[in-house]
Amino acid sequence: MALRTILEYPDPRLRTRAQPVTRFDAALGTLIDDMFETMYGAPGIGLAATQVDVHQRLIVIDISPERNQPLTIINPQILTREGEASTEEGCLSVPGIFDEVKRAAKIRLRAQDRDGNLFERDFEDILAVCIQHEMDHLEGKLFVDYLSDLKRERIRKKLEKERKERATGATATGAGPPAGARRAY
Ligand code: GNR
Ligand code: NI
Repeated sequence: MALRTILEYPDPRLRTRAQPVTRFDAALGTLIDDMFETMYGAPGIGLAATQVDVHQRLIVIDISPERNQPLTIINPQILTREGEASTEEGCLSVPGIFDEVKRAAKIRLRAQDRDGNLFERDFEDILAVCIQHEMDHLEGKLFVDYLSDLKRERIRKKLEKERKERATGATATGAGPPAGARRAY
């Protein structure tokens, strides 16, 4: 098992559209195991292969507090959507940013499991939201795309600044605007 590096916005690789999984082999099993390890380590409740720079239609999810309900979803298709729910979302590829996104409250999903077996299942609440968030990743879409251009630009600048500071070992102390003039993003 191995941890994989999670790509961060605005990395252009996050905009790649993923291709269907066609080989349900040992390499796929290793990728799935690595994705769970990476998701649990982060920690997060879901992870799309896109986020670890693998552009295949594969998602792992575990919303349980005990971290013992792993769900592997491959080649997912939403068959039906019902209702609307607004949730404060976050994303491991957009660290430290949280905002409300509206999505379907319930979905019926057709997908394959890690052995390639087809299944259909209904999901609701946070699980439905998480699946829609992950399926967006497979299309190269991020939750910040639902926010205003102004908010998204602020988020991009904040994350680019943080990335630069990490790279140079610089900190935010001293220079920059006084604390009161700083925005959350
Ligand atoms: O860990 C995560 N939490 C979360 C919270 C609300 C809505 C969606 C998510 S998914 C996110 C992990 C992630 O970035 N998956 O792509
Ligand atoms: Ni995400």
